[in-house]
Amino acid sequence: MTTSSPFVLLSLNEAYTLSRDILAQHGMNDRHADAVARSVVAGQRDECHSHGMYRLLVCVKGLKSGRVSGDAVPEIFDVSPAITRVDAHAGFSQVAFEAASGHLVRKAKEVGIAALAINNCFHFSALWQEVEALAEQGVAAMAMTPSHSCVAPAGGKRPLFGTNPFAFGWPRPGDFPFVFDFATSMVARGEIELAARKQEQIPLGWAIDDEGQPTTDPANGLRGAMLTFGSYKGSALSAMIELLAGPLIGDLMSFESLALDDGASITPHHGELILAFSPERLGSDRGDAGSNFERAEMLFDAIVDQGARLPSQRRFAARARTTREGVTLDRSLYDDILAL
Ligand code: NDP
Ligand code: PYC
Repeated sequence: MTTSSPFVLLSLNEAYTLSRDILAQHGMNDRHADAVARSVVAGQRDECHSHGMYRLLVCVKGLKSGRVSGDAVPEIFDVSPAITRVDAHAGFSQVAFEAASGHLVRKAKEVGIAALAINNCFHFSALWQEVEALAEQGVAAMAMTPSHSCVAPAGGKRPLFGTNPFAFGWPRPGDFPFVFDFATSMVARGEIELAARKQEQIPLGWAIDDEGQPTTDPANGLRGAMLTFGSYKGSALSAMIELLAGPLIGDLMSFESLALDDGASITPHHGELILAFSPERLGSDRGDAGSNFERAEMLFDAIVDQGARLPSQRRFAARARTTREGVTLDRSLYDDILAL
């Protein structure tokens, strides 16, 4: 670890051990502390700072509140040949996902398409972690979850939607999967929180203040409302996520999750929907045109041939670098984490 700059450099092992120990110290059992530590370190490793070790601060707040369970045992329900439900029993989503994802993959490969509903979880993680893990097992996957109301619908001025991320993964045999994962707001709320910590301005278009006026001040944006990406298009997608990962699976929407939070300002408590598709089951090879995987590669080649990049390329490059060289944290964040 170096100490002479505004950044702190940690090896991946040091980052994991620090994260796990802090979570364990605040009451998580080994299973929970390991799953959540791997998740935040993966975010830091891939330089997704809004969902990296910064999240330890909110995790600990949740554990201290007594509402987040650090030892819940996820309960799995085999609802139908295509549907699995897992009750996280108020634990973090990562543990429930890890408990039930094998059922999802098996069912997708048997039936062609399968769904996993995670209920009653505290959710803060980046969704690429899940769709990437599923794509590595040979299935295409989509994941979505609400959060806490903080985003205005297009044409409105008051928080209603969560930042509602949507992620997709496609398997690429012999390569990293094709993965994208983004909030349906202009950015994750975590990005604005990090800007506020660093006292940096945010771009116009990310948020409005509590009077509905455009703002570049992160504190005003956090008090006011964030904006959806793509105007009414992102707004409709965000509403879809509220519905599919809320009422469809019998769980809470963002405004209900915020009401449940009741001012505690901890991680949102609701559900998540994950869908998996088997390319082998749903499609068939098209003779000389190639297998469904080969034909997907034609699309990826055509994207990069234009000089465009694939989503997750930056992340995979960051992963290769930080795995060699270690992860960096702002010293002020590192100090706040140590203070936990
Ligand atoms: P970004 O706006 O940074 O967009 C991320 C996605 O777009 C990534 O897949 C990224 O790939 C890709 N991308 C970015 N630039 C380009 C480009 N020029 N060409 C091609 N692809 C590009 O992310 P958000 O701020 O919207 O979300 C960040 C994270 O926050 C997500 O992981 C999300 O799951 C998480 N989140 C979680 C929530 C929760 O409730 N659990 C709520 C909201 C967000 P790359 O990474 O390689 O740059
Ligand atoms: O960054 O928008 C966000 C977020 C909400 C819940 C977890 N992350």
